[in-house]
Amino acid sequence: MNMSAAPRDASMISPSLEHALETARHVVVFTGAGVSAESGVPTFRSAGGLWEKYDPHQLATHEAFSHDPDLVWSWYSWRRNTIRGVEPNPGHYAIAEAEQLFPQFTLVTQNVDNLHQRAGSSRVHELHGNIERSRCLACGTYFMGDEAPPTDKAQSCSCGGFIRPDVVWFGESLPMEELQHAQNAATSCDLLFTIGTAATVYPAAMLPVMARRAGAYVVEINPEPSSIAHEVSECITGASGVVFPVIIERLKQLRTTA
Ligand code: BV8
Ligand code: ZN
Repeated sequence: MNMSAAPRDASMISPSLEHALETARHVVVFTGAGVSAESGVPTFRSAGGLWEKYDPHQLATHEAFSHDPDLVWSWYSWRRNTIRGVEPNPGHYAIAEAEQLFPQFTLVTQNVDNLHQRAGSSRVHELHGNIERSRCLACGTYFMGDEAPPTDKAQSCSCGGFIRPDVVWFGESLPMEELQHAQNAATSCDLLFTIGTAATVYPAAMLPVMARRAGAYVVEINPEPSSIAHEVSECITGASGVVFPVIIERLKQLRTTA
């Protein structure tokens, strides 16, 4: 095997991960806000600027929207405009490429920023909704993108109902079909990557733990250990936009020299 051609930093790939990459039939990638950090999207806990004084856990709730719909709507308009001004990063593109490299591949995200789709991932299981989608509280009509204008004032539907972001707020249940699909994938896969999540939000944070307990090899990719770091098979310390492309390049090299 021509090691000199090995991609830079391939040393971060352990023999166990290399074996898992070569033998895995079903791979799951589970992502959090950290996978979008290198695109310039503030992670959930580090929303910059004028929103610094607000706690997302307070704003991302039905109570906050009922109490002050304009405040919550303008927070989402600000986030939507931020996201539209950035591009997917190499981590998103490597995840999109990974879809074609395994017999079965499942992408599950906690993110609402639509960047996996913009990077070319074809099937994205969104546990917490999508910021580009809104819906009427009264009649349930959906609005995509600017059909719900990105203003600083909450919008009303033609039926008179308030339009809300179609994301899952704290205290709201996750879309059952997406959660069920994610749990089935986690408990039947051979290899799961948990990328860019502090793993503090439930029930999503249980997925890597469920995978490990069902026998999968679970790899965490994060510059710092998450709250489930002690439960995974191995942690690779680093940024997802650097680490995951190296893993995908190594896999392709293993395939050519096999
Ligand atoms: C529910 C959409 C029940 C909105 C979001 C136990 C069981 C069940 C529920 C609970 C439970 N304990 C507590 C709860 C309640 C609650 C919860 O988990 N609270 C937490 C705070 C303790 N859960 C809920 O309310 C959920 N609902 O359980 O309902 C129910 C059941 C039946 C009937 C009714 C109700 C709903 C939770 C969904 C909330 N919505 N998002 C919006 O976005 O505005 S969650 C939101 O926060 C994000 O979507 C994301 O999922 C989460 C943030 O987490 P991360 O993605 O991890 O991001 P974070 O910023 O924290 O960390 C970033 C990480 O990236 C860091 O580790 C960092 O080191 C790393 N990083 C940085 N740079 C990089 C990097 N990694 C790689 N590369 C880099 N370059
Ligand atoms: Zn309506």
